[in-house]
Amino acid sequence: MSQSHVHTISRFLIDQERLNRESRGALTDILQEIALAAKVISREVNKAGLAEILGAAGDENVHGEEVQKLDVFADRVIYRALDHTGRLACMASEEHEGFIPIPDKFPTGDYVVLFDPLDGSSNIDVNVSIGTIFSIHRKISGGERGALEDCLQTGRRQVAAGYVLYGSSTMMVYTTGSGVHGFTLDPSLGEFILSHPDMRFPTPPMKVYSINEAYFSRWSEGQRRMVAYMKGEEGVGGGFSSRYIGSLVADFHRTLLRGGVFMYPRDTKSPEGKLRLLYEAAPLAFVAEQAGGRASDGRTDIMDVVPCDLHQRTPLYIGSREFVDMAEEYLREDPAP
Ligand code: AHM
Ligand code: MG
Repeated sequence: MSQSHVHTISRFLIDQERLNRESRGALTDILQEIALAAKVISREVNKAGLAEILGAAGDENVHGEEVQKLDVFADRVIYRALDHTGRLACMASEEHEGFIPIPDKFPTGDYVVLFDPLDGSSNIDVNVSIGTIFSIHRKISGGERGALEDCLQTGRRQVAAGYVLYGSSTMMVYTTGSGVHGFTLDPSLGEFILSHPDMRFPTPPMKVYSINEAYFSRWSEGQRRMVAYMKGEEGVGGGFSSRYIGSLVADFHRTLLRGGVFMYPRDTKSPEGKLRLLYEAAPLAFVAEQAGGRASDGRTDIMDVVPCDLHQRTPLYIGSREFVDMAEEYLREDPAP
């Protein structure tokens, strides 16, 4: 792309406003603020390796301030980027037990943001990619500062969702329901630049499965049979490769670019699975669907699962449509949970 055609996220959002009635004004503001928060988080994530030299979490830094854990820091940054915008009624974060109404001192709006500020944060110490995930809904309650019901909406009702990947470069990928677009942070400009317009799962997809296989002994029969098929140990399967980073955003991003399926099943130790429906599964499901893929809990499309708890967990199968369908076929034989 020539320098004169650099398309920043701000310009792209404004262009999109004209096409998408929902994204007029409010949604653009919210996404711009999330992009700003992502730049601040990215800067700190890149410095994380220096934490041991400059002081670990709980210590004081050179300015005599207490060093925060990065996930707590990321949570504050996103919250503060959004609290005063006048666009939100409330927020919910994986880091907080209850939903967070916008404080009385700030104006409110018609939207709700749910987020996982720094997913995979146990990977920070070993320099592995981590991410932020976000989901945006319209407020449905009458309350000016939101209510629990505003946060407990199905994925199908999201108006926007996306993630930020802090990897070899920092990328922000989002959808407002008209395709999926990816932006790469240019550190020299301090801007997210459109690098991946209209992202789609490739067809045919690469045959890649992504799962923590160390939990094999805890899996259901259907889950074991599916992986056996992919390894060529059952039926006429085989031909698959395996990739598992253990950092959801990074595993999902690879799956989106290359194709395949990411799986975090229920098992005997985690009967509901590990991942969170509202902060992880539903937003990525919206992105997946908009990119031509899909997500399932093994029986029901993630987009249609009705949440009853803010921190509800769910099994997750997400990626290329044909492999998520295949997972549902295999799991159909399992006894109902
Ligand atoms: P976290 O929300 O505590 O960071 O955990 C979520 C992470 C995901 O990024 C990843 O997909 C999963 O946990 C890996 O779990 P496991 O180590 O059990 O394979
Ligand atoms: Mg998480």
